[in-house]
Amino acid sequence: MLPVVLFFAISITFIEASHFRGGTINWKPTNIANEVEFRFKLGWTYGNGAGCNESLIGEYVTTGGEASGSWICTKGCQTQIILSNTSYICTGASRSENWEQGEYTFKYKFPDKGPFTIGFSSSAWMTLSYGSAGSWNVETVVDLRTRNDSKRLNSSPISGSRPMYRLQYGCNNTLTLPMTDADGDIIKCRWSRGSECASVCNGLPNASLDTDTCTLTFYSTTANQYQTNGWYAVALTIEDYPRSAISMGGTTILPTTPISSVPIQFLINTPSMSGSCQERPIFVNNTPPENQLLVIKASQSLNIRFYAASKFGITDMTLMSPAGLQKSALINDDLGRPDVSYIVVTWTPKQTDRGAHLLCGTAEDTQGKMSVPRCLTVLAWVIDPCHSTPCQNNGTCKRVGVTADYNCICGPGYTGVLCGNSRY
Ligand SMILES: *[C@@H]1O[C@H](CO)[C@@H](O)[C@H](O)[C@H]1NC(C)=O
Ligand SMILES: *[C@@H]1O[C@H](CO)[C@@H](O)[C@H](O)[C@H]1NC(C)=O
Ligand SMILES: *[C@@H]1O[C@H](CO)[C@@H](O)[C@H](O)[C@H]1NC(C)=O
Ligand SMILES: *[C@@H]1O[C@H](CO)[C@@H](O)[C@H](O)[C@H]1NC(C)=O
Ligand SMILES: *[C@@H]1O[C@H](CO)[C@@H](O)[C@H](O)[C@H]1NC(C)=O
Ligand SMILES: CC(=O)N[C@H]1CO[C@H](CO)[C@@H](O)[C@@H]1O
Repeated sequence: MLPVVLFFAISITFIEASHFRGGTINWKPTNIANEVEFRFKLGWTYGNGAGCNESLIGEYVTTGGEASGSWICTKGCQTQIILSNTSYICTGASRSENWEQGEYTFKYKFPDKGPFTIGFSSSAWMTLSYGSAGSWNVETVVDLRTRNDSKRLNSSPISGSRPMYRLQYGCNNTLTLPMTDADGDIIKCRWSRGSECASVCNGLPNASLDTDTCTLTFYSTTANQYQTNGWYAVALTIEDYPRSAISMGGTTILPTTPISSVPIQFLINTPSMSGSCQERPIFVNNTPPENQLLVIKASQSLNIRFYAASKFGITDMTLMSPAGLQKSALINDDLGRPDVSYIVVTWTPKQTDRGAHLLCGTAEDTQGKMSVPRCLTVLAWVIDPCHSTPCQNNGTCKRVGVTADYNCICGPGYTGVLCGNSRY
C-alpha cells in the first residue's frame, strides 16, 4: 500500500504547485472619501482555485486551496496591508477544459489619495510551452486625486477574458480582448512588463498587438516558436488616458499619460485540429452585435440570446459574465436553421452591481473549435443623472461618461456647481 499512497501525495503536490490561469482586477470610487470598490476575476485549473465547480456556479466559495490568497497594497501604503482574500463567487467551471473562474468585489478605505498599487502574487502559473512559467502577479494602480475636468474621482478601465482560448495550430490567429471605461476616457492596451507580469512577460511568441483595439495577431507555426497543443500565457495592461490635458491634485496629466491601469492575463492553447483555419463556429442573428451597449435601468432585467452556427454542430457556449447572471442549456434554433443553437442569458442586477460590466460568449463545436468571442457591455442600474435637470438657471447638464456623475455648464450670469449663484 505504501508506494501507492506516496505516489498519490506527490501527484497532488504537483497539481497544486502549478495552477494559476490568469485574472483581472478593476476598481471605482464609492461615495465615501478615499474608499474604493474593487472587482476581480481569477481563473485556476479545475479543483485548484477557491472551490468552484459546475454545480456551484453563483455560489460564494471559500473552501478551495486558493480561497485564502491576499490582495495586498504593495506600493503607496505605509506597510503592505492586506485588503481582502481571494474567495469568490463561482462564475464558470469546466472539468473537460480543466478550469474554474470566479468573481468578487470588495471595498477598502485608503488613508489618503495615493496612488497605490494593489496586487495578488504567488506561485505558480500552470506549466507553459514558452518562457519559464513560475510566479504570477496581477496588479492595478489606483489614484484617488480629483480630476479637474469632471471635478470627480477617476474609475479604472474594465477588461475581462475567458481563462483560456483554444486556437488552431498552424493558423494566423487574431483575438480581440474587450475593454471599456466608465469615464469615457481613451483606453489603450499594451504588453505588461516587469513586475506587472512576473514570470509571463512576453509569453506569446512573435505576436503583435494593436494597442487601440487590444487585438492580438499571431501565426502559430513552429518557425514562430509555437508547438502543437502548446500552452501560452498572455499578460496585458489596459490604461485610461485623458482626452486632453487634465490636472489631478496639482499634477498635470497629459493625453500621453495613463491615469490608472488594470491587468488582464489568460491562456492560449494551440491544438492541431482538422479542417481549415476559417472553419470554426460563428455567432449569427439575433445575437447582439459586437460591442453593443446594453442598458438596464434600476430593478430591470437583461434577457438576450446568443445564437451560434457550425456545420459540425455546436456543443457548448461559455460565458465570461458578471456574477449572478444565468444561462440556459443549449437549445435548437427557434428559426429552424439546422446548424444553429442558442442559449438564453438572463440577469437581474442588484443595486450593488451598478455600473459597467462585460459579457462575452464563446461557442464551441464537435471539432473542439472555438468561435471568435462576442463581447457586449452591460450597464446595470442606470440612472441618468441629467434626467432630473439638476442644473439651475438654464445651465446645461453634461453626464460624465456613463457614470452617475454630471457637471453643469452655466449660462451667462450664473456660477456655482448647480449654477445657482448669480454673478451680479
Ligand atoms: C461541487 O462541489 C460540491 C462541494 O464540494 C460537491 O458537493 C459537488 O458534488 C461538486 N459538484 C461537481 C459537479 O463536482
Ligand atoms: C474571505 O473573506 C470573507 C469576508 O471577510 C470571509 O467570509 C471568508 O470566509 C474569507 N475566506 C477565507 C478562505 O478565509
Ligand atoms: C495575419 O493576419 C493579419 C490580420 O488579418 C494580417 O495583417 C497579416 O498579414 C497576416 N499574416 C500572415 C503571415 O498571413
Ligand atoms: C485642467 O488642468 C489642465 C492642466 O493644468 C488645464 O489645461 C485645463 O484647462 C484644466 N481644465 C479645467 C476644466 O479646469
Ligand atoms: C432660460 O431660457 C429661457 C428661454 O431661452 C429664457 O426665457 C429665460 O429667461 C432663461 N432663464 C434664465 C434664468 O436665464
Ligand atoms: C518569424 C519570427 O519573427 N521569428 C522570431 C520569433 O521569436 C524569436 C524569439 O523572440 C525570434 O528569434 C525569431 O526571429
